[in-house]
Amino acid sequence: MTTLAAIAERLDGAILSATPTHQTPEAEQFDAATGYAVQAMGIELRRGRGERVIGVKMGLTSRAKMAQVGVDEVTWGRLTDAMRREEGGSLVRPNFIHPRAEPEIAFILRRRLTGEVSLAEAALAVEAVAPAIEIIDSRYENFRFSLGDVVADNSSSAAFFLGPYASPDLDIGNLGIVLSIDGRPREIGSSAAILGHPLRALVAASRMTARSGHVLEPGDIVLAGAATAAVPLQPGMQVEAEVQSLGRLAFSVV
Ligand code: OOG
Ligand code: MG
Repeated sequence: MTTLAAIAERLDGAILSATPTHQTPEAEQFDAATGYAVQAMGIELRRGRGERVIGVKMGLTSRAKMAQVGVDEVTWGRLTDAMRREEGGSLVRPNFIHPRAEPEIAFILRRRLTGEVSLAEAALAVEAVAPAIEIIDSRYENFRFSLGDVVADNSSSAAFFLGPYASPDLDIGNLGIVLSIDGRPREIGSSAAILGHPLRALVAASRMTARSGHVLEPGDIVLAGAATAAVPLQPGMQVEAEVQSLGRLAFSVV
């Protein structure tokens, strides 16, 4: 029997060495709840290296994303300060296994949010909204995984960039989203594809994280999940995301 701690250590080793690891064998598959226990252990290893949790990312909140990876349940993962990158800066390709970029919308919170909350309560907890880009980098070979696997792997989260902050009073229910590579649009979507409205991702974040005893705090960042498929990254690429009315952000891959 492989212990959960051993799985967390293997995934952490994959992050540190930027080399992929095998999926959980059929006979040892585990459910999402067990995956979250492994995820928490992996985050403890990062905390031990001085990293601080500064928010969460929601995953698989749109059909486009579910279809791309073949898992059809919403998941979440933790964001640490070490995962944050400077907007306009660069991403060092060799530090990752097979990174992909996806355009996102971020919420920055001004109030504590935990458990079952209404859409209105979630909206009141938002200090600002921002366009964002998440870098996902599954630690599993060939970017293939089961639900339990991806949850254990912090929902593939590897890094993220935040764009300019905008007022939480903006209507974000149906905003155009474009991910461009080298100035050419590659993925196009709408914020309505995120659970019908990105605020629903924040409601889900409050509910789902509470099940693991995690509380969203003032100042926390919450990524709502991508509305489009993610794009594999290669050195030399210039990546830009634009969210209608919110603005744009960019980085380059070196
Ligand atoms: C899982 C993470 C999904 C999103 O925005 O939907 C995600 C994956 O695609 O590897 O971050
Ligand atoms: Mg994402």
